[in-house]
Amino acid sequence: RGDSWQKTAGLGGYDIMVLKLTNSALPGPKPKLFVTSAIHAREYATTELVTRFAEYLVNHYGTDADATWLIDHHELHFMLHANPDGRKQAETGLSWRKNTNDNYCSFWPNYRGADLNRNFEFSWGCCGGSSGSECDATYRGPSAASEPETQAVQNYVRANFADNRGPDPSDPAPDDTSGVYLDIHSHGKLLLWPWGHTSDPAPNGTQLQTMGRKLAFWNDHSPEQAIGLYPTDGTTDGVGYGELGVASFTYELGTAFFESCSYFEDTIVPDNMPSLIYAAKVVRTPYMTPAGPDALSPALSDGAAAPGVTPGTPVTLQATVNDTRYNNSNGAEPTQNVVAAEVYVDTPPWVTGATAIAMSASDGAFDATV
Ligand code: 0X9
Ligand code: ZN
Repeated sequence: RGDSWQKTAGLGGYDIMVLKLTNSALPGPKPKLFVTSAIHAREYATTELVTRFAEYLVNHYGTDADATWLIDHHELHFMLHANPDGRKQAETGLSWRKNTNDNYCSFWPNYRGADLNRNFEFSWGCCGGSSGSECDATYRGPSAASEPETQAVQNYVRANFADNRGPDPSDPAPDDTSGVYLDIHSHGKLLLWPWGHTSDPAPNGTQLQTMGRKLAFWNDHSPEQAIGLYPTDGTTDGVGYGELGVASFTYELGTAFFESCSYFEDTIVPDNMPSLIYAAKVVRTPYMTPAGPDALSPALSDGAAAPGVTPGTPVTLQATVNDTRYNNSNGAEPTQNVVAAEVYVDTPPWVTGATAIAMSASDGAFDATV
């Protein structure tokens, strides 16, 4: 189905492989989700969760409507391990966060390397959110994007997303900007959006907050602007949002770096899978769609599974449309009454020739948030 491994076209011959999923038989351009995991080597749950998400998409293509629609009409890009050399160190039992660059802190080899999540160009070293000391956990590196892993991520993001944001810190990306970038970390059960280097809200801060509260509805993470955790500069979301205006989020999964398998299987996977699916569903317009309702539990009157309907057989479709599903633990997201609902069969609304079928309200009037 067009799944393939892509190279990041890194500098100095250094590449990190990216798994790209889409149905190549359907023409693009298609909106893109890009996910990085384990840029901090010891954050083990991150790579496995994102791998499970990729497996869900591939294994359910053709039977699950969400997986099928996501792969047909979107591109899903996964850099499953953004710090492979650090991973090898973590696998020896060390709590390894940084990369393994032995140009830094060579005197204490277990503290060598740069913190890749302080090495990105945007806002690098600007604001007291990183360290200039080589052996520190948040060492930012000697210069912006000095590290090959940083360059690989930056190059990949720049190659895959258009620049939608002006040069001024207060320039917002337009409402219809497409694309989502997720950087998956652990731990702390947080859902973070820019900025991390200033307490000023980002120019798209309200929209990022809306989507962050939606993503955190499922995983019960605390949704907040990144600086609410602590100040950071030179982070991954700088190339996504700061440079290009792409809606960018940082997940902090779970409760530990070396997470227990039982917590991972029983809580992290079931809580975060629907959050990732939601992020993928809104990549066409992440600054608009999350402000509106979710269409839930579509069901046919005759009980037939959707792929099983014989052409020409009349059926009635029922669904719940719900505008209240946000994590309101840090504030209260506004909601609106649902005023209409439409169904599209097979052809999505944005494709020329798509036909809307109006739905009616089961209680006679569209006058409620659900
Ligand atoms: O400090 C970090 O890099 C992240 N936390 S972690 O425990 N995984 O190391 C948080 C970064 C949050 N800031 C931004 N995303 N801007
Ligand atoms: Zn991290």
